[in-house]
Order: sequence, then C-alpha cells, then structure tokens
Amino acid sequence: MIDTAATTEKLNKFEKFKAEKDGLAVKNEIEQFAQIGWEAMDENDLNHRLKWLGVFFRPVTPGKFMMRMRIPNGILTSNQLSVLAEVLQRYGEDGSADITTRQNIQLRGIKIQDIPNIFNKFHKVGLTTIQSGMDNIRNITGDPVAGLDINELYDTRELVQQIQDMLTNNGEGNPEFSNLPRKFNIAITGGRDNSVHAEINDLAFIPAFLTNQEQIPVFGFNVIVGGLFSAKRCETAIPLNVWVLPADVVSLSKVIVEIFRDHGLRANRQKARLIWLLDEWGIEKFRTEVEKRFGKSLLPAAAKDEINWEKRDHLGIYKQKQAGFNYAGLNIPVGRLSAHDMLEIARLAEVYGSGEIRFTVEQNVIIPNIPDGSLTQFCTEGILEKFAVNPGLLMGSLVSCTGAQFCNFALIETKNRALEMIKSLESELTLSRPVRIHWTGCPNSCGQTQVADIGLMGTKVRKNGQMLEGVDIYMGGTVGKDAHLGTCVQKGIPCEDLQPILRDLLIDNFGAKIKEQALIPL
Ligand code: SRM
Ligand code: SF4
Repeated sequence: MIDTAATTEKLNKFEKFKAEKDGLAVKNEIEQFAQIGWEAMDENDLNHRLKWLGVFFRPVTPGKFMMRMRIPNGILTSNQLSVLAEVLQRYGEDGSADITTRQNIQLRGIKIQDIPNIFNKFHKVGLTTIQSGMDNIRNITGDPVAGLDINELYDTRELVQQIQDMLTNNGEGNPEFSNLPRKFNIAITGGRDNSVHAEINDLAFIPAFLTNQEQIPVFGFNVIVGGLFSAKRCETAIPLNVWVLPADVVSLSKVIVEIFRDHGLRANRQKARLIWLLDEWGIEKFRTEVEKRFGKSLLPAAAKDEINWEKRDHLGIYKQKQAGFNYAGLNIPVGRLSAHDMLEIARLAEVYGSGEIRFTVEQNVIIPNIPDGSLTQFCTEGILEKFAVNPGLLMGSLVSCTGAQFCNFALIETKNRALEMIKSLESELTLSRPVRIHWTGCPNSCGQTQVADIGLMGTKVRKNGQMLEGVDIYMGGTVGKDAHLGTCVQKGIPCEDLQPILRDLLIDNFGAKIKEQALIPL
C-alpha cells in the first residue's frame, strides 16, 4: 500500500511512468525487444524500465548496453565468472567488465538481440541481474572475507543471500518491491573493520553484543538507517536504536523496505531516499512503525558496537580460519577486466582454490581456499603481474567510478585518467603507507569520494576562457572504526593541473617523499 498523502502529491515524471507500467513488466517483453531492436523501443522502456532487468541503455555508446549483475556478498563461482566472460567474448574490443563499488560486476558492449539468450545462460548457472538498477534494492554487500576471517564475529554470507532471495523472489523478480520511491542500499558486516562502508547505506547491520538477563553477551546487530550519497545531500546513517538477533535480520529488512515503499516521499526525486522520510517523521516515529510492522517489540541498540579495527584492504596473502588454507587479494586497477582476464581469474580459482571468487567494494578480487602447499606455485602465475597481490601503495587503494567513457552523467573521464595519474605519482614518490584515492565523475559519488583519504569529484572548470574537465578535492574521509565523511577542501582544479597538487598533498599529509632519481635534474 503506497501512502495516499504521497500519491496525491504532484507526481514527478518517473513516478508517472512507473504508475503507467511497472518496471518489471518488461521481463515478459525482452524477446520482443530483441526482435524489434532498441531503436524501435518505447522511450521509457529503453531508458528506464530495462534497468529493472539490470540492462542499461548507454546514451554514450548507443546500442552497446551495460548489464549489472547481482552478486550477493560479492561471491561467485569460477563457472559463473567464466559464463560472464564468454558472454563478453563475442563483442571483441567492446566487451569489458567493471567490478563495482558495491562488490558487484557490470558487463559492457551487450547487444539487445542477444539478451534473451544471455538471460538463459545466466539462469542455468544461478546468476541474476534482476532489479539491480533504478528504484530497486542494489547489490547487498557483506564482508568479503566472511567465513574465512579468523577474527570474524559472524559469517554474513547466508543472511545476505536470504535478504536478496526475499527481496527479488529468488532472483526471478519481485513485484512487491519493484516500485520503491528511489534506490535502496543494504549492507551487513560481521567483521571488526567495517569492510562494507556500513555507514553510507540506507540500511546497515553492524555487529554488537547485548548482555542478556543471565549477564551473558549475545551476538546480534545494531541497526543504522538513512546513509546516502547524492548530488543533493550526503549523510552517514543514523542509529535506529534497535538491536536484533541474526535470525531477525531478514524480516527486519523486509519491514524497513516496506515502510520505505509505502511511505517514502515520491514528489521530488532529489528528496526521495530514506533519509528524507526519516527527516519528515523523526527517528522515533519511524522506529515505532518498524516495531508495529515487525509484530514484536524490538530491543534498544547495544551501547557499543564491535567495529574497532582499521579497515583492511585484503590485498596480499592471508591465513584463513581453516587451518592450512589462505586467501589471496588481487589488485584489479580501477576494477576493469577483459574477458580474457576474467577467464584467467576463474582458472586461478579453479586450479589453486575451491573455484570461488570474491569481489570487494574497493573493486578488487579475492581468491579463497588456496592450500599452503600451492602458494609458491600460485605466486609464479603470470596474471599476477597485471593483478598484483602486492601492488603499489597508491594503486592498491585506487577506486574509480565509470566516468565519461560510458556514463552520461559524468562531467569528466575517470578510470583511464586515474590510472595514468597514479602511475606517474608512483614513479615520482616513495610512500610508506597506502593512501586511498577515489575518483568520481560527478556529484552522485558512485566512486565514494567522501570515504577517501583524497577524493576527487568531477566538475567543469573555466581556465583561460576555456571549459575544461576538473575536480573538487575532498579530504579527511575515514573508514573502519569511527568512520566519517571527508569534506571538500579545494574546488575547481583543472585535471591538467592536478598532478603537482596531488603530489604536494601526498608529501604534506601522508609522508610521501620524492624519489631520489626524480630529484636529479635532466
Ligand atoms: Fe551509482 C547512478 C554507476 C555505486 C550513487 N550509478 C548511476 C548510474 C546508473 C547512472 C547511469 O545510468 O549512467 C551509473 C552507471 C554508469 C555505468 O555505465 O557504469 C552508476 N554506481 C555506479 C557504479 C558502477 C560505480 C562504479 O564504478 O563502481 C556502482 C554500481 C554499484 C552496484 O553494483 O550496484 C555505483 N552509486 C554507487 C554508490 C556507492 C555505493 O553504493 O556505496 C553511490 C553512492 C551511495 C548511495 O547511493 O547513497 C551511487 N549512482 C548514485 C546516484 C545518486 C543517488 C541519489 O540518491 O541521488 C545515481 C543517480 C541516481 O540514482 O539518480 C547513480
Ligand atoms: Fe556516472 Fe557520476 Fe556515477 Fe560516476 S559518479 S558512474 S559519472 S553517475
């Protein structure tokens, strides 16, 4: 039931086309679209409704679509990754993939006539793209080392899968949740280092112990709500003052998404995320409604949570909780992969691990379950020269959104520029610690500028009468325990002038030193 107060407000154009025809309806029309071709499609089906199937028309590369998967907790099998690679292979140079900042993967270069066949392939190996874009719930993130980490408090894998299955009807599409006022992000963390950036999600579960009547600490989660980045507003999530047992996480998620669906604000798309409803209602009223729908009283939050570590990047080789086994974290520069790269990663996972592959929100890959005895051989694999386990301290922490190469919101090119810039900074400087540099092509902040040590947000800049690509610089974002958002410290730097500014920031704030050979005059 959608709030009548909200529906009587003037509907924005997105609400109008959603009311005319539900986004999920195109699931039954995809064969027809494949036959008539994208040029003959209805504009709203093409530009918007296809996103309910995870298929994105790219105005920058018309006819070459992007497909966004759902990879719960960032975990997939080598067989699944190989299927994704095989899909891309037929598109030659156009076929590429990007690991995303939500532990997910997107495929590029897809032709609409192939999509029904691609869906069949996905279905056979248990992959889905359903409801991964527009006003739906995004990929649900969890600890990338869940089930592997010696120090984890809770293995989030099953919970993440259960929430996805509940919200998407086991990946088939769920009309119950196909008309939200806006996107909705969910994260669950069972480790101590907040590896999912819990605080920037609309709903997140954070590990916390509550002492019961027998004075025994019981494991559960504190719940936080309303985190977001958007061009209009950026906030960290606020406590709902609720603590739940793991067994209640799925039903509590359902209730909260239902409230957002039924009461979220729909008049102004810029003010439709959960935080705006929380503003309007206040957290107390929201909590009361959650409790009412949940059907039993909710316990108040535990006084302290268990996020008490610095965030780990998982790059390198680490012992698992399973004796004799290790996981290897590989750096995938700016998350970009070719079909060949994907097949190579799948092969590594099969030959050395258990055939499992994981993605991180830093757009990197983890291969788990490598026996001690195979490590030496693993480290000799040629692909590790491209995807290093011990990358440079800047390259290893680099994150970038899609940018102008494929995204029509972008104000600047990001990924390629980010790579070049880091290579040249690493050739000039010696660092003694990783510095997290995040690029984002516009204020939507898909590249999470505000969580970075140095965040670069695309903008347009006027210089000598010319309009150029530039950035606003953010600093002070912290992750892990006591995470807080960075703020803008310098505005409107033309990208062509950025390199020396970054070099000085790295020297002044992060202890970087000019390499000796860089000091020798030519
Ligand atoms: Fe994003 C829209 C890419 C994570 C905030 N985002 C878009 C679109 C779909 C715009 C479009 O149609 O072109 C971009 C697709 C470009 C392309 O071709 O790849 C896009 N967002 C991405 C990805 C791929 C960036 C990346 O390189 O990793 C990430 C995909 C995640 C996924 O697997 O689902 C991605 N986007 C994020 C995040 C980060 C996060 O979730 O932690 C954010 C900020 C957090 C948040 O949402 O609160 C984010 N994206 C946005 C927004 C602003 C949302 C808002 O409330 O205004 C938009 C624009 C919108 O929704 O209207 C947007
Ligand atoms: Fe596109 Fe902007 Fe998101 Fe980058 S931040 S992917 S440019 S919408």
